[in-house]
Amino acid sequence: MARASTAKSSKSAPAPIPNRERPGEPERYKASKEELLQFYRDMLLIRRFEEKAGQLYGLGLIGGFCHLYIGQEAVAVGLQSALNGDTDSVITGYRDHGHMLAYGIDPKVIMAELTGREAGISRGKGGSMHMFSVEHKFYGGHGIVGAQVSLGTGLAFKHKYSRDGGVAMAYFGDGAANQGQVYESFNMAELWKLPIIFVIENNQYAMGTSVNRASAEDQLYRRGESFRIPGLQVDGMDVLAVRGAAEEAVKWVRAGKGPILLELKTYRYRGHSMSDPAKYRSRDEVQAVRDKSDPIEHAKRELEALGVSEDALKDIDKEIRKQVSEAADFAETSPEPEISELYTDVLVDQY
Ligand SMILES: Cc1ncc(C[n+]2csc(CCOP(=O)(O)OP(=O)(O)O)c2C)c(N)n1
Ligand SMILES: [Mg+2]
Repeated sequence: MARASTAKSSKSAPAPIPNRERPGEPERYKASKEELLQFYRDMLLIRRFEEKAGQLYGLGLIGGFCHLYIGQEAVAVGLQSALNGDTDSVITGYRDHGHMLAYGIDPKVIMAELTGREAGISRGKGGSMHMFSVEHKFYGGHGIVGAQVSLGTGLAFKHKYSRDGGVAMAYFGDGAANQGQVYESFNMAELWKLPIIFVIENNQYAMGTSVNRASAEDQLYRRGESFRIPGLQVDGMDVLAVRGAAEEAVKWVRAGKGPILLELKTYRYRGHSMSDPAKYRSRDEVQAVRDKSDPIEHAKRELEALGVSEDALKDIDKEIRKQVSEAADFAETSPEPEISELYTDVLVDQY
């Protein structure tokens, strides 16, 4: 057996892969003061919203699973700011509150979903992991690790098939990057040149397992190479670096060149979910990232350098805290769904 295969390989060496076009080296986005202020607001809204969600969970007002996005704010804000909200679609996993806020969805209906109220975006029946808004082209909110990658590939197929000019953005984690269906999706996406941006949010951990312990190739931006999908590695703690990479990715995909992969190096400050005591890492490790790389502090320093006063920044924080506390009041006081709602939205049709 061994001899036969050696003979075969020496006879017909595989043809070298032809030179492939590569996306340009992304540049840090040159934001105006107004744009950077908007990014700062958007990131701060996610931070304050998530802090409040953590408190409500502690008070027993939110039940079930709840995965917070604190630390990763620059990723959703920087990427989604480069999309066209009218045409493009977004799909992600269960750590989904930040992506919805970045898409401009009202914090009240997100918080009301967390507390299981009728006014919630999934009528209080989905909770933290299963939020959805067709109107905003936000397709969830998925609890099965990696499943959103195949579904997102389907969204991209739809964009191409109906020639609606849209692109899909499918987010997944470093842990999800080891799932088999991700690679089936990569294959089809490249084969059919689907307009999709695959986004790996590498926050260094999948539950309690660090990326280095779980991944034979931990440079995750390379994971598309055997499917000829180009990848870029990006500082996910710098909103302008993220936006710069998003520009390149969107340009590539809109030009009909097929999928592209972005690896965003980021970090989550809280446990995997609210019930994670996070014993697999030290407090010092978390504190060091907060001190050195916090995306909001980073943007704040740049705004100060652009002449925005400390008072103006404090006013923004006050305004956002007010918005979040109104969302929490709404989520605590609005009614729960009627009992009869248990039987609606279960099946699309009779079988
Ligand atoms: C198919 C499947 N396997 C396992 C789980 C349990 N699980 C939930 S989250 C998670 C870790 C995923 O980590 P990562 O993809 O890095 O995303 P992060 O939580 O860091 O955002 C696991 C194993 C699941 N929900 N689905
Ligand atoms: Mg992870």
